[in-house]
Amino acid sequence: NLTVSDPLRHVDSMSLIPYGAGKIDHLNAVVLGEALASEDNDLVVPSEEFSRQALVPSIEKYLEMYRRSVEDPAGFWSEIASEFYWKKKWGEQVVTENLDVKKGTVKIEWFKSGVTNICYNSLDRNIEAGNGDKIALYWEGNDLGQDGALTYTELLAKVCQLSNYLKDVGVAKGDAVIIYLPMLMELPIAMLACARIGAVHSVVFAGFSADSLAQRIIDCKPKAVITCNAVRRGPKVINLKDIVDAALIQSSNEGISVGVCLTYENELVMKREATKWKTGRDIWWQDTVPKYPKTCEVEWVDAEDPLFLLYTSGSTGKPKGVLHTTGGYMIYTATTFKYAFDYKPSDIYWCTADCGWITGHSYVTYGPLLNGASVVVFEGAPNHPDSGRCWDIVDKYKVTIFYTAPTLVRSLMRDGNEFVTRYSRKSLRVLGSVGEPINPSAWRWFYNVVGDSGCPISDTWWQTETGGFMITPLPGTWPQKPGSATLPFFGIQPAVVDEKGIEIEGECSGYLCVKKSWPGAFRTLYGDHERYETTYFKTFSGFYFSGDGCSRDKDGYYWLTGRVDDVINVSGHRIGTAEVESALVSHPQCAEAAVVGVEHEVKGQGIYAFVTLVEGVPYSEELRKSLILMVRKQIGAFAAPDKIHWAPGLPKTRSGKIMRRILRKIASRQLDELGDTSTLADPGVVDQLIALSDS
Ligand code: 6R9
Repeated sequence: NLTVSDPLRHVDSMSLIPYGAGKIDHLNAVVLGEALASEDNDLVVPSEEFSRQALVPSIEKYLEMYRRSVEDPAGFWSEIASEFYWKKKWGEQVVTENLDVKKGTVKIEWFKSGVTNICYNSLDRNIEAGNGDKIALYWEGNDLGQDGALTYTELLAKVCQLSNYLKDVGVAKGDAVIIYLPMLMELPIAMLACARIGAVHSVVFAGFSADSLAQRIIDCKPKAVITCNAVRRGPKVINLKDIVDAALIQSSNEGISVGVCLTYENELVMKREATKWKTGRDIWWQDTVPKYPKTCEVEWVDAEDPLFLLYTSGSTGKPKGVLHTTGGYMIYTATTFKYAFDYKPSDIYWCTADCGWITGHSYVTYGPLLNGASVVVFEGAPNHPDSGRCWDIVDKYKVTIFYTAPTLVRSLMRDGNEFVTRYSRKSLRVLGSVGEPINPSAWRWFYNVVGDSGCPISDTWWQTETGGFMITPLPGTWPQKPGSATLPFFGIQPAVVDEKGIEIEGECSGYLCVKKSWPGAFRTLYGDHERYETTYFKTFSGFYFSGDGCSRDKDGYYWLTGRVDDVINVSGHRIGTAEVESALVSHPQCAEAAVVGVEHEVKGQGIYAFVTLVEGVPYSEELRKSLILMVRKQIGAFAAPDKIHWAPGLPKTRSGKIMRRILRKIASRQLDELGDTSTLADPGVVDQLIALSDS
């Protein structure tokens, strides 16, 4: 008797249920901890031992909780929210939503009129519960032997000092603050300090260029910028303060002047004397912040007051300022963290993501700290000094939950098992993956080699926009299939739709949408609610459209197949093709550019750029380099094209639209799958392009 709200309603036979813990009679299954997973195994079944200790010990228990979460979302989420501190309880209406553009403006509100603070809930609340002496953050630097740690009490003191400083220089509730820092403890400290005083943080990944940083400063007009002088990445030193200086000049040329640039002296990397300084605007963190009191009153905010802005790439050139609010995001990140990693207070948790991306917001900072967890923050590169660094860190801190991206898994897999097996890794009990689909062979290597066939892998599908996990395994709760994100989290109702926006039931493939809101959903794109509606809610009316394609199998499991829009996923970083194209065409000798994604062994996708040059300009190695430099300068090194393909002309329809489908095939050398080229304005360009493929 399955209802519409049932995640397994698509499954004819509920075929998975009999394979729950301890009841394995499926030929192709292995039991967690008992054997290696091989290509012949399509199921990895939780062991009885793991399930017994799991927060959600069986699929039956999950179904019971899931049904409640979608049949009575207000009740389900209120109950969880009550475990947190609210200065004032939310109003009668727990959730107000409209996702249907035909019915008016898209609007999502959770716990409206509730008054709370996420910094208070992450720190003060845990300290009051007796965990003040527990380590909140372990910090591991780039080089071996550089490390540090802060207890919850110490972290709160540091956060309060910075909050007091920010207030003193005029940052008030609702003001934006840009944070441009590497993975020092000061990064989560800065986020929490903003949250404490109701300021809206916008973290910009420290790999972004001055141009990109300036673009974000101009968009959100921050009261202050927080940065550090320099950072070491592997063997290289990068002068971050110079980048900030350049961005601040650009933004002031656009009429946006920022009064304060608080700079942390990363003295392990570079002494302050080597840093350029603008007196009056630039302040050394170490000279001022420690002078402020270690307590700071909390600014109580409405659940729907903004918490942060995070810019992400879309299918047009301008990055989108994804806005998250306080209450719903808090409850959602805390709950997803707890269940998807089967979190216990004794766990030591390490997520390799940078706080410059959403994963670092929800699952380095807020989700784990809200649960009172001990979190490892790693500043360095995972292959420095060698490819065993991650497992060295796992052993050093006795990490129990390790959360990373498929691109890292693939690159370590390529480097060989010896780097892994040299270390004990005995502490590990749950592994996690995020950022892109994890291919089954990388999944199996992660599972067999890193986890010694004893750790479930939570392959978490979600997005900057969703705030937290949407489709994810719960460890010990149901069998896993290598490469599938499995089933929806509590409260999430995925819908697979066809190109007309009609929901498809059962086994199928199509576009992945979500019906109904969830507490962690983003509320708008900063300053552009219309773009929010157009991008996410107009394509398939009545649904939130993720931009991803997926299929659902006979057991109701979801398999993500990647972006269906013009976004490329490089090492788990979202890059809009339009952004790269616009950087390329800003080169004076480039007339036109078309960028597509191609399969890449380690990065998942690589960037392949077709360029046509200004009449009379010859293509040369020098020009190729300067085109790539243009992208590095305008976006950042991580967006540099892997391949520049000189094109005398691009395949276009008679109406002038570039046929990317054909370019993708040429880029991936699938020349026998070019399809119909007869509708092209000049079919001859295709042969020309193929002939130039290897130049
Ligand atoms: C969290 C994050 C979102 C896009 C998303 C999808 C891809 C992320 C995935 C995954 C398959 C997973 N993606 N996790 N695809 N399986 N477990 O990465 O956010 O940077 O906004 O990227 O990443 O394509 O649409 P974000």
